[in-house]
Amino acid sequence: MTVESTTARKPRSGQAAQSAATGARTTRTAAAAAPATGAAGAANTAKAARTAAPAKSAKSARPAKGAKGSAAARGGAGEPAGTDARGAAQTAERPDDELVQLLTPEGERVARPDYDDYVADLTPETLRGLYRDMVLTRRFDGEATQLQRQGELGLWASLLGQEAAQIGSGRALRDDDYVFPTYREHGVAWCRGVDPVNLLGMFRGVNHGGWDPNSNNFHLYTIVIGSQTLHATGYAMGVAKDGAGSAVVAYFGDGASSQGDVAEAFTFSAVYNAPVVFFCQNNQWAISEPTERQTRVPLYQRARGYGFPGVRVDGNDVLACLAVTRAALEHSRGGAGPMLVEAFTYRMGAHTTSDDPTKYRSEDEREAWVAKDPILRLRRYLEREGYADEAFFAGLEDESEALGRHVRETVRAMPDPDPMAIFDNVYADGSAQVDEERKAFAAYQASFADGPDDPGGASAAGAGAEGGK
Ligand SMILES: Cc1ncc(C[n+]2csc(CCOP(=O)(O)OP(=O)(O)O)c2C)c(N)n1
Ligand SMILES: [Mg+2]
Repeated sequence: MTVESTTARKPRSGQAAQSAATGARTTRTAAAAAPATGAAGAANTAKAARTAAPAKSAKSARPAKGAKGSAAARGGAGEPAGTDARGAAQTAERPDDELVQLLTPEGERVARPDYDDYVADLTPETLRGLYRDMVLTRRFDGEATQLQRQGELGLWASLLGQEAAQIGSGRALRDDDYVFPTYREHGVAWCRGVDPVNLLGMFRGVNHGGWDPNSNNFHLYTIVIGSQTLHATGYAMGVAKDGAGSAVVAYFGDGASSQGDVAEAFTFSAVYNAPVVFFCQNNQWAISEPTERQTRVPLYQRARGYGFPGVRVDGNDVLACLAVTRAALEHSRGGAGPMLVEAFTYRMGAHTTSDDPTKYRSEDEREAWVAKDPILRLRRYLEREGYADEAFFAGLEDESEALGRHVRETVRAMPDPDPMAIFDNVYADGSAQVDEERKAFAAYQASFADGPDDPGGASAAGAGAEGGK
């Protein structure tokens, strides 16, 4: 994660390869619809729905016996217009046809008959809740970036710009679902109830994770790109064998989609009908590599080749992300196998605090995405509909300040670990090799104890550990 390219490249001109084909369309039966209990659903539509391309069933995505006929289950990815650059260019004028969007950047509600029911239960209160989640996540994230700048963290991977993708999908989860994140899923962690301060331990170098994955069904952050999709697939196969009736979500990025692990996870999950939703945040960049270096077709269309459905959602639209993830989870929980969601979004900040994006992308590009800011979009909707007043926004500002203070103070007070603790929790039943390494490290630590540079200093503490015997 720390290897950042500093080679200046000409900023790319567009996303031709990304708009290559007619998108996946899903249909929805009344039977699968969530109950409409709130005012925030289809009633507030400002625009007619776009003409939907006819849904094609993905032949090979065979629902298991007893599978529910969910919207997603029948939403096969559309026929690719072409898998080469020529095909991509031919359809470049219709880039948005394939994007599921419920809120425009101006905060207008757009009708999507195939997905409206999935957010029909939202009330003004739950909508304000989504807004609060995004604001507080952004505040926490900004605070972490500043803490790195002050030397309190070694590194930070910001989620700036991806709040809607993470909060929308995170709030679609049930408690019994299980999540395998990358290293940028701070918003999903928030939704799972992981204390945000605990996310910082690894980046401060005081632990290897900082939370118990079983407490919140939220696995530890994974840095090895794409590997968690395999972990998620195996876990989902277990969930299915247990008959648990829950689903698993694997988060990964556009760059990770090129990894062999992801290809294997797609194959295995498909042939074993595993209840796993692959949630790809296409934030347009893999460090300094643009998405067009990863694929010749829109990423969600990859699913078709493996025999399961894929859909592309506006990743800066929290309502659409919630709706699409709910539909995908319904599909997978119902026994119809995996589903791929591509959240089309943008990494507004640097890859990590050790990266300088001005070396490889243009300011114009960033500004174009700032105009599609996910938080501003929901705020506009809340204001347009009269769902939130000034007192709400002012109260949230106070809450945000308090969170920032809490994060700063708690991180600075994090104790340094005992150096020998690095050998704890490696193997449940111990390991001869780890014992050997513990012993060697203890001896190394002890060698400093009486040295001229460290007369009886802190490192002597490690020498007292049992491995030093
Ligand atoms: C297996 C592996 N290869 C390379 C890296 C170095 N690396 C860290 S982040 C990254 C880019 C990942 O891009 P993407 O999947 O789009 O996720 P994003 O960072 O944009 O969220 C790379 C190549 C790594 N951590 N693991
Ligand atoms: Mg990326």
